Amino acid sequence: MRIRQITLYHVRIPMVVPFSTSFGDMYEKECVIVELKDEEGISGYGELEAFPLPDYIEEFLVAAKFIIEKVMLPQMNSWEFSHPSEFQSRFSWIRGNEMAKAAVEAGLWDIYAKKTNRSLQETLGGEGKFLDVGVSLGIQKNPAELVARVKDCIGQGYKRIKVKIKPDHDIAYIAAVREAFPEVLLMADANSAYTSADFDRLKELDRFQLTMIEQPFSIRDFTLHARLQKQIQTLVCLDENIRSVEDVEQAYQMKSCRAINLKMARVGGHTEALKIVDFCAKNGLLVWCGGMLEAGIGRAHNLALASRKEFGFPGDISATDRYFNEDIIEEEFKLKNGRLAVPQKTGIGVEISKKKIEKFIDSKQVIKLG
Ligand code: OSB
Ligand code: MG
Repeated sequence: MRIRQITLYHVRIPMVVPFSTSFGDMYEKECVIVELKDEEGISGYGELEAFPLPDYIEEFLVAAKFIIEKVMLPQMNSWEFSHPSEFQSRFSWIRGNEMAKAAVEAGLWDIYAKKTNRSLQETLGGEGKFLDVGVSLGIQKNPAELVARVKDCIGQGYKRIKVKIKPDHDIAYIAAVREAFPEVLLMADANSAYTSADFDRLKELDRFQLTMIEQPFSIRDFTLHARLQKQIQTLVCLDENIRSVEDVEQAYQMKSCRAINLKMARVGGHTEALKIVDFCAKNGLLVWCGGMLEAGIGRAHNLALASRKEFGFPGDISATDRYFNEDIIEEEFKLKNGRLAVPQKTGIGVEISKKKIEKFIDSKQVIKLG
C-alpha cells in the first residue's frame, strides 16, 4: 500500500460543559483529523489528540501537527507498506511525539481494515457488539455539585465513575460521593497534582474503596508511585507516565502501579497499544482504556481497541452527548444500558461528515505525495 494524499482538518468543537482538571479548564475539543488516501482512493482516518498547550504531557498540538506535516509526510513519499505495524519501525528515529505518530498510524489501520474487508475491531482482535463504559467527571465547585453530577451519570447508566482530584479538592469530594453511592465503582484521577509532601493525604483516600488512584505524582516519576503503592490497598494506576511498553515494564519491575490507563494516542498508536495489552495480560496488570475527550474518529478507534477481552474494566469512553452537542461524524455514540455499540462496518465503521466539519473548521490542508 502507498499513501498518495493527506488532508489535515484542524477543528474546534465546543464542549457541552467545561472539563476541569488539576492542570486547567477545557471549553472545546481542538484537534486535527487526519485523512490518508491510498492509491486506490480508499480513505483512512486518524485523530490527533495533542492538546493546545503542553499541560497534560509535553506534546502539544501545533508541534505535533508540524511533526506530521513537515517531518513524517515528506518521508512517506513513495513509502510502501503491507501492514500498519511497519509504520512504527519506519519512524522509530523520531523520538517521542507519540500522539503525532498515533494519528497517522490510526489512518493506516483504518485503510488496512477497509482493504481486508474487516472492521477495525476484528483487525485489532476485539470482540462483542457492546462495551461497558464509564465517565470521567471534572473538578466541581463543591462536593454537593459533584454528587449531583455523579447521580446524573449513574441515572444515565454509566458503569463506573471517575472523579478528577487535586490537593484540597479530594477527600471531602470523594467522601461525599462515597457516602451518597456506597456501591458505585469509583476512582480518582489527579493528573500529577501531588508531591511527596502529600503522602498522608493520599493515604487517607485508601478508606473509600476506590478501584484505583490515577497518576498522583509527576509525569516522569516511578519511585514515589512505587512508595505509595506499597503503603495503600487501592490500586495505583499510571496514565501520563506510560508512552511505550518499556514504560509499562519499568512500572512493573519497580512495582510503581497495578493498573495501566491505556490511551493508544499517548503510546504512539495501536501497534504499541497491542504490545502493552499483551504485557499487562501476561503479568497481571489491570489494563483499561482511557480517553482524551476524543471526537468521533478517536472514539471509534478507542472502542475497537477496548473491545479486546484483556480490557478488564469500563473505559473513559462516554457517549457523544457527554462531551458535545454535535460531533464531526455522521453517527452519534449513544449509551444503552451503560454500554456503547462498537462499530461493526468495515474499517473504523463511522463516516466523517464534511458538513459538520465545515461548522467547526479552523483550517484545512491538502498535501499530495508522489
Ligand atoms: O487524565 O485521563 C485523563 C481528559 C483530558 C486529559 C486527560 C484525561 C482526561 C480524562 C477524560 O479523564 C477521559 C474522557 O472522557 O475522554
Ligand atoms: Mg488520567
